[in-house]
Amino acid sequence: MATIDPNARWGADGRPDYAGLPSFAALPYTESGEGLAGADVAIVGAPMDELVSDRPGTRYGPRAIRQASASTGRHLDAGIDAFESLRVVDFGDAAVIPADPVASHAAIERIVGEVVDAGAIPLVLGGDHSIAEPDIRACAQRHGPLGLIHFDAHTDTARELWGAELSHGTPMYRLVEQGHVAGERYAQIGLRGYWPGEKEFAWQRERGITELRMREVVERGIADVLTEAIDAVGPGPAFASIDIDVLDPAFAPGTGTPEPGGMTTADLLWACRELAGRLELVGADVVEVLPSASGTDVTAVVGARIAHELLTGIALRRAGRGGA
Ligand SMILES: [Mn+2]
Repeated sequence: MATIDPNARWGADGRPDYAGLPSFAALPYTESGEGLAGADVAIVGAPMDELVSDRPGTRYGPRAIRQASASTGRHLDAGIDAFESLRVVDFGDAAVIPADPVASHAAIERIVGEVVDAGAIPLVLGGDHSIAEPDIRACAQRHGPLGLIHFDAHTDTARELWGAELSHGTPMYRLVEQGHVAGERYAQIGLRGYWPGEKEFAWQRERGITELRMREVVERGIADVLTEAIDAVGPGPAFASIDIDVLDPAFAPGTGTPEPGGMTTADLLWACRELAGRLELVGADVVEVLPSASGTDVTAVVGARIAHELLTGIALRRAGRGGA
């Protein structure tokens, strides 16, 4: 039986997963520039969902992911504890304005810019996928045009949807057209279903974008497909954008535009660690977690693990073991 120290809180083993306030992985929480100083990575929430084309609710994504994120310790396969190797803080949420997506995008761009200016890598939790526009733009304005690795059932490269140019279906078109993402250094993985159409695919080909459909993941395996994507992105600053709907809805039912026939969680988690180890990531986002459509908290748990695998990959790369 353990000896009980009446003065101890939770002692050397740390607190249990279910206790305390739910910052991401029980990390130090700060909303101040001083708290951010010296951080390698900062978690940022982008809780907005006004720009979806179907079911809303991803504004609750960041809070659900934090709630599901308590697991810490040494990664069994990678042999590294990201939270020991890196200084990671939870920098809170962007100051979004309900019903004003333009103002919310500006707030997201501002907070992500603050993280980059402090020398840290922003890891942004969405939110609908429209948040990729301000978060990638904030990174590109400081690092120059970025490479992009994008996991998604959908390309998100429409010029407009029902006439709306600001949408969760258009951020990648806008980022390429604005010059923030280099088309020839942009790879998409997991595409399937019935959208978009030939016009969008023709535009993608013109821009030199690498599209890797779900069928290729099934036939070639994730390792081969990921290597092609990483080769397309190449050296230089890069961003990783992970839409949870790249997963089969069997693994992640809590999302607004589910598309059956997707990736397995095991493949995606491995790929996130691997790409973060091999690419020069300057930022990443995990988007489209819609807790109320999930039935259980499994989608938020997976969202949290995606973020954790990205952190593990970043830690491996900093330790000179990227791609190991
Ligand atoms: Mn998307």
